[in-house]
Amino acid sequence: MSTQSPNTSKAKVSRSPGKNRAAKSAKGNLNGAIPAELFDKKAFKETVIKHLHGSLGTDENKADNHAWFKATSAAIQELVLDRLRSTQKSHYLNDTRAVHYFSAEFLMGRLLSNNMHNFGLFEVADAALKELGVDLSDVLEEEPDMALGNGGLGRLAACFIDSLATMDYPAIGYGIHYENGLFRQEIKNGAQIERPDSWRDYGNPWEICRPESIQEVPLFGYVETKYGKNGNIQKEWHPGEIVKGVPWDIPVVGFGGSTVNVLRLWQSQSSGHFNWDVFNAGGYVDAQRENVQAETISKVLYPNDETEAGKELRLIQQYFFSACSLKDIIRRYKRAHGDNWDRFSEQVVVQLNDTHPAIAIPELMRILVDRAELDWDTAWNISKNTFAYTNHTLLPEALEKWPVRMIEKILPRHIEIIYEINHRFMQEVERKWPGNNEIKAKLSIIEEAGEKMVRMGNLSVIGSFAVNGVAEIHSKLVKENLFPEFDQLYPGKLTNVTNGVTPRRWLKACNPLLSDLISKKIGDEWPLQLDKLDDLSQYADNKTFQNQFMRVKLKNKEILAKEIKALTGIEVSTKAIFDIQIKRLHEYKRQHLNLLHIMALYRRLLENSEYDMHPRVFIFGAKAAPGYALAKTIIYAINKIADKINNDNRVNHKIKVVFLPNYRVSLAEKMIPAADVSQQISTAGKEASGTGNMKLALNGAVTIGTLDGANIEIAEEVGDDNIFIFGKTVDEVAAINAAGYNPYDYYYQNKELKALLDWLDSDYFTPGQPGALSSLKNSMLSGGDPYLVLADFDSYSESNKALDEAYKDKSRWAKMAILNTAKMGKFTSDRSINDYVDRIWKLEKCKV
Ligand code: 26Q
Repeated sequence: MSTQSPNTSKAKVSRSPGKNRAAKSAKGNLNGAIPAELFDKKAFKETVIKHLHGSLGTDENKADNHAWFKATSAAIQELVLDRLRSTQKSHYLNDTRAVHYFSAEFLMGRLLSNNMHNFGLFEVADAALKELGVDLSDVLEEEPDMALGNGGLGRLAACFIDSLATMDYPAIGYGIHYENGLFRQEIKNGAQIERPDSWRDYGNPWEICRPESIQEVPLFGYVETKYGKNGNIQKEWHPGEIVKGVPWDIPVVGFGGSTVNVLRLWQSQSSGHFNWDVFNAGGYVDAQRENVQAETISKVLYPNDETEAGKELRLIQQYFFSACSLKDIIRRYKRAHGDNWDRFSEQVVVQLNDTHPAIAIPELMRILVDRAELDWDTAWNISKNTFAYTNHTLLPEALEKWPVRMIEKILPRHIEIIYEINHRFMQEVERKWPGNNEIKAKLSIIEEAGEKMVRMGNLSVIGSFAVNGVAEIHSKLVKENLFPEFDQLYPGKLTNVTNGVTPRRWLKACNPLLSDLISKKIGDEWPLQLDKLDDLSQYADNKTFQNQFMRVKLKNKEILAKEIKALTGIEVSTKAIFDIQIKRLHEYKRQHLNLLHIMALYRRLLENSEYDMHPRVFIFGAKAAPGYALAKTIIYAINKIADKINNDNRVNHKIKVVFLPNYRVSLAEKMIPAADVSQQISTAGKEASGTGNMKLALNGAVTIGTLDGANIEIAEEVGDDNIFIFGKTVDEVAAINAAGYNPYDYYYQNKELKALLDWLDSDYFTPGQPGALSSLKNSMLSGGDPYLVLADFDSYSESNKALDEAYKDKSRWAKMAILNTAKMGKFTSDRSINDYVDRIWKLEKCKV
């Protein structure tokens, strides 16, 4: 079944991008090869109609919004492909060093609006379609999100390839062409239901299939040991199965439209090979039994953003896209350098987005040693100088480990190579710490306790020339807690690159009203030089500017209020504080701390109808991993508590609770511009960075948050007066845990907290279903409250009071909001990419 029916435009909320916009915005460096006639409205109209007729076989009278979407995209794609060709030609002629960003996830969202903005054609397209009687905002709504990722890690990859193209760096993104992206979330009676996401049901206007670059990937089988002419040992892998990798290219348009890089996603396909080799070796039955249906490899994105223990298909996915990508890179390298491997690591850097593609390390070793017949040390030098690894988590359960037995079966040659890498590494450890078996056990790639496992984190650190965390505090913890011995062994290898977000999507395109206000005030250079936003600081106290800024916020709140009404039927007042928590649902992100506080406010209002608080709308967006029971209970609790509070006249509309279903990139783009408050309340030390925090602050939301991840750096930028920080610090969390944390202490000491938790045990919020929310209570008491919700509750409650107080002072709040936008310059992904380039990738720009 289709999930995205082209004709039923859902929430008909006019976001008329054309209205209220300054006539011209930054066009970047558009020039040269783009057909000039596409720049004017008339020609654009003609091109759209040409596609309506010639590609879609319809006409202006019959076309529905989906057809207009297709035709408009096709018109833009003409420019995209033109620039793609010139970019590839330049990169080829210059034989440039390039970064290859290996990521199992790219959360691209929608591309039409983005591509139009990046070509400086948004206003032209808007006006052209208007003359055709078509509303661009309706057309944009027809595009399904490319939801090929779970959350932060996948969206970071998308922001990074945007910045790379924008700054003219040669780069390719490599990933998986999932047939089904992250599930579509429906809410039925308060509970999450997962439905398949089929983003390509009606065709994707951007992707280009490249059958000429198909790769073959071996799997299973056995390894034969042979002796070469000079008596050296040679290994030959006889795979039990071969699958095909079909590349689909998604053009990545830089802002200004000059460089168009590529995101290459691999789709698996049956190769039709029957492996007689395995058959003859007596492996017939095994090979058949272990046959994975080739097509299933790229069928679906794993919906967990923490580890999916021991799923064979997941490991095959990882190897599949890593192997295809390496072969693709090597093919391109050989075109310029033949069989001479000397310059490989000068030309190629591979960035591993977490350990998901870490199997690429032994795969490159296999190619160099078994196929190219280089000696081990030469091969290892090339390999080590090629890979760099980004760590995105410290949570022990999220550090990938694969059973040795499983790798042995699927990748019999790779397990040998991993053992050889480890053997040589253990000798290195012995030289550094002679006789210290404890350190050896800790640093070994192989975990020996219990079932033997391959630790992908250790493999990645050992096999890379650089390792980075994603925010200052996180990188410090990577060095001091996760990999301290590696830091001693390889001084300087572990470093930090603080995450960032692309201001093109996350301010310019998603918030046209604020963008125009900013450009009028300080000029339109900020999308490429986000530090320029600091020029707004001088107006933070200016009453006129405060009013303008807050009027924009109000307009954005009106737009979101309509969307909320359309999606949920809930009416919210735009006079209320719009308080937003959007992120994956996880205990460590503590949506339940937010919820407990909402219950506390509700209870205070029931006890005292005069309880002093500014009206507040608490808005959530979150998907829970389908197998994560407690996360699903939290979603259920939010919805049930919302039902109760929203329909209780006694609270006098002071609190509304809204859960917006199916949180995704395109919904984030509608929510973020309307936020007054950004909830960033993870247990200190658990959120590696966060990037939603940056997007919300950039759009003038004030953060209430813990000293965790990038919140710390946001606080440094905006200053203590413009952020609400609460809760235990990383050190305090460690101390509490060391001393033995007992949540019952807080439960019995704090009457309000006790009443709230006991409330969850009743059937007050779930009439007729007592106990439906008890598991939530239990997680915070008998379950030990591993994320210190109770320990931080008081501090959070106090911080919320301070926030409420601050909001009452309109001018003070406006100043805070302005300064949040003004001080976000650091968090452009352009800065992150420049940090990677300077510290790790060492790339040169290649102007097209
Ligand atoms: C691993 C193995 C098997 C199945 C799934 C996975 C898997 C998939 C996705 C594990 C982790 C993820 C995603 C992690 C993620 O999104 N991490 C976030 O990365 C952001 C970018 O650096 C940070 O800002 C967030 O703090 C971090 O949580």
